[in-house]
Amino acid sequence: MRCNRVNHIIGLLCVICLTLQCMILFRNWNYVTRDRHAVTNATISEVQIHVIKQGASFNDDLLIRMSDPESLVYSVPNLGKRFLTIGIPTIRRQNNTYIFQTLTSIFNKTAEEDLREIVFVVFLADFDTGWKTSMAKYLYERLRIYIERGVLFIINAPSSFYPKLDNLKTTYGDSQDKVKWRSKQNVDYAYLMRFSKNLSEFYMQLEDDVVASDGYYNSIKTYIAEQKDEWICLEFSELGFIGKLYHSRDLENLSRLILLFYQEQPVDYIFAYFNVLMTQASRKIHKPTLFQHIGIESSLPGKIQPLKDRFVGFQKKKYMGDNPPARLFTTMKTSPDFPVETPYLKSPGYFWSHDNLKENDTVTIVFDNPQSIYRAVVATGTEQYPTDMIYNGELNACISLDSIDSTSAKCSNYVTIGRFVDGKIDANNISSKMGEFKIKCIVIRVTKSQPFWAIIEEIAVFTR
Ligand SMILES: *[C@@H]1O[C@H](CO)[C@@H](O)[C@H](O)[C@H]1NC(C)=O
Ligand SMILES: *[C@@H]1O[C@H](CO)[C@@H](O)[C@H](O)[C@H]1NC(C)=O
Ligand SMILES: *[C@@H]1O[C@H](CO)[C@@H](O)[C@H](O)[C@H]1NC(C)=O
Ligand SMILES: *[C@@H]1O[C@H](CO)[C@@H](O)[C@H](O)[C@H]1NC(C)=O
Ligand SMILES: *[C@@H]1O[C@H](CO)[C@@H](O)[C@H](O)[C@H]1NC(C)=O
Ligand SMILES: *[C@@H]1O[C@H](CO)[C@@H](O)[C@H](O)[C@H]1NC(C)=O
Ligand SMILES: CC(=O)N[C@H]1CO[C@H](CO)[C@@H](O)[C@@H]1O
Repeated sequence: MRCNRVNHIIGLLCVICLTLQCMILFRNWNYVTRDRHAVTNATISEVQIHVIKQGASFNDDLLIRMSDPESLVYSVPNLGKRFLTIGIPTIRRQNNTYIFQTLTSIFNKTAEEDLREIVFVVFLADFDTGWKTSMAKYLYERLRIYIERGVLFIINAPSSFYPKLDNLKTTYGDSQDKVKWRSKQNVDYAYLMRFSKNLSEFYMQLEDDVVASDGYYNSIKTYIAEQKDEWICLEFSELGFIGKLYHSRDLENLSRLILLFYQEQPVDYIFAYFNVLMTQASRKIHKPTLFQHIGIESSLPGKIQPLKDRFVGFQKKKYMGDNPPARLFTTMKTSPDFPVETPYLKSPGYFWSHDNLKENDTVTIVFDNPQSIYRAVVATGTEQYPTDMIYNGELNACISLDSIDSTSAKCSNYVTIGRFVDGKIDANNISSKMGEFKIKCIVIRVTKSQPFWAIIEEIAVFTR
C-alpha cells in the first residue's frame, strides 16, 4: 500500500516535472520563434535595401503604399556604405512637432560634401497610420531633395515587430502609462538599429527634438579618429539617449539587449549597461557636446521636459588670469562632469553646482605657493544660462591655511576683497588691502541661500 502510494507520488511528480519541462520548452520555443519572427520581419530592412539597389523612383505610388501600415515609406538610391548613419525616431506629440526643425537644423549644419558620407534615417514610430502618412507627406514635400539624393530615409515598422505593450511590469515606481511609453520607445530603438545596421560604418542615435551645433560632423570624425583605445560608445550629448555613437557592427547586439529588457529598463540605462558589458568602463563624452534639446514637450503625453544639455556651447574664457597652480575645494554638491576646477582652467568649461546654494557654501582655491595678487575675477552664470548666478556672496583673501586634506581645506585670517554684483566680482587693488601679506587661499563664500543652483564660469587670478 505504502509502496503504491510512494509510486503514485513519484508518478505525480514526474507528470508535474514533464509538464514544467514542456512549459519551459514551449516558452523557449515560443521565444525563439518570436525572436526569429522579429528577425525575419526585421529583414524588411533588407527588402528596403534591396529596393534601394533597384533605384526606386519617387512617386505617389510610394506615398500610397505608405498608407499600408506594414510597408516602408521612401526608399532611396543606393549610394554604397557610408561613414555615419544618424537614426532619429519620432512619434506624434500632443501640441508640437520638432522633427522638421531638427532635420533642417542638421541639414543646415552639414556641408555639401559631407552629405555623401551620412545617411539620416527618420523612423515614424507612432501607431497612428494617419499621422504617419501625413508626416511622411509633409517631410517628403519639404525635404524631397534629400530623400531623392539618398541622404534621408523615412521608414516605419510593421506593428508585428512590437511585443506586448500592455500589463507590463512596473519598475522604478513608474506609472503603467510611463512604463508603456518607455517600453515602446525601447522597441523603437531596437527596430531602428536593426534597420540601420548595414548602412554605414558608424551609427549615432538622435532624438527628434534637438538642434546641432556648427561643424558637428567634423567634430564627430575627429573624435573618432582621436580614440587610441578600443571603444564601444562615444557620446556627443550628456542627455538620455541623444548623440550616442556606436560601431554599426555592434547594433545587432545592442538591439537584442534592448529588446531583452524592454519592460524592465529605460533605454538610457540599457545603453550604459551595454557599454559596461562590452567592457567600456567609463563614459567617453566629447565636450563641448554637439546637440541641444529644443523640446519642451516630451513625447510622453503631458510631460514637460525643460531639460537642456548643459555642455553645449561652452564659451571661451574671457579674463584669462595667470592662475598659479592651486587646488580647488567646494562644499557645494558636484558632479563628475562639472568639476570645481573647471572655471580655474584656461580651457572652456564651467563648474555647475548640482544643488541649491546654502548660506556659507564655499569654493576655496588653495595656492601651492603663497601669492601676491592684484586682481581677482569670479564670473557666474553663462551667456546661455545667465540667471544661474551666485546672487549673494563675497570673495575673501586668506593669509592662513589651517588644515587641508583630499576633500576640504580650511583657511582663516581673511580680508573681504569683493562682493557679487550681477553675478560677478571683479576685485582690483587687492595689493593695497593686503599690504605685505601673501595670500594662501581665496574663498568664494555664499552669504545668502538661494533655491537654485549656480554656474561658476570663470575664476581668474592676476599675480604680480
Ligand atoms: C544655413 O542657414 C543660413 C541662415 O539661414 C544660411 O545662410 C546658410 O546658407 C545655410 N547653410 C546651409 C548649408 O544650408
Ligand atoms: C551589408 O552590406 C554589404 C555591402 O553593402 C553587403 O555585401 C551585405 O550583403 C549586406 N548584408 C546584409 C545582411 O544585408
Ligand atoms: C555580437 O554580434 C556578433 C555578430 O552577430 C557576434 O559574433 C558576437 O559574438 C556578438 N557578441 C558580442 C559580445 O560582440
Ligand atoms: C496641449 O494643448 C492643449 C490645448 O491647448 C492644452 O490643454 C494642453 O495642456 C497642451 N499640452 C501640453 C503638454 O502642453
Ligand atoms: C554662516 O557663517 C556665519 C559666520 O561664521 C555664522 O554667523 C552663520 O551662523 C553661518 N550660517 C549658517 C547657516 O551656518
Ligand atoms: C586703487 O588704489 C589706488 C591707490 O590706493 C587708487 O588711487 C585707485 O583709485 C584705486 N583704484 C580702485 C579701482 O579702487
Ligand atoms: C508583417 C510581416 O511581414 N509579418 C511576417 C513576419 O514573419 C512571419 C514569419 O516569416 C510571417 O508569417 C509574417 O507574415
